[in-house]
Amino acid sequence: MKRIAVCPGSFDPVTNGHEDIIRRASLLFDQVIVLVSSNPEKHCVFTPEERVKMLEEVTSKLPNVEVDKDDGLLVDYVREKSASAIVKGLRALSDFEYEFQMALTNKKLMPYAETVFLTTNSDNMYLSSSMVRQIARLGGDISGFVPKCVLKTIVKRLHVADQ
Ligand code: COD
Repeated sequence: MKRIAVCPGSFDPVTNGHEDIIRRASLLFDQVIVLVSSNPEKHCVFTPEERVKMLEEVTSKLPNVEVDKDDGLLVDYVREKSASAIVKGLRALSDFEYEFQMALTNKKLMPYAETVFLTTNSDNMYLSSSMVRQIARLGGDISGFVPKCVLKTIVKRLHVADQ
């Protein structure tokens, strides 16, 4: 049986931290669906379509990875795709409480779906989309934080967003 994993997130925008987790998940599962989902706690700057496009560019060399978007419940999407795992990245201890809460809630809603946590690469430990947005808006260099193929798009778009 094909082992399918869903890798959900806001990806506003995609960072090297996300890319690393997606690439490593692609080595563990037969198929990985990177899902641009809605997080009601966040007001995203990039549209879902822009985030999907950037993720498609970033994952274009990973043959078993596809990108999709959905604004419903994550477990409903996981069920619809017959996926067996939700893959998340864990950075510092500060991620733990929030991710643990989501994992247990998802498990309660759908008992057979496991959440698999991959620890961040130490280079990406303190990297977040919000930090990238903040640095770019203040004219800082984000080239060390986001995949090269989407760097220009992100810088240009955040500049426009501030006009
Ligand atoms: N290194 C490693 N991992 C990282 C890094 C990094 N530097 N940065 C982020 N990550 C990981 C995060 O820990 C997370 O696992 C994933 O990458 C995505 O991160 P974000 O910040 O882009 O996305 P979030 O945290 O806003 O995503 C939240 C979801 C959209 C997944 C959540 O709100 C959700 O499931 N929404 C769907 C609706 C739903 O079902 N809600 C009920 C949930 S219980």
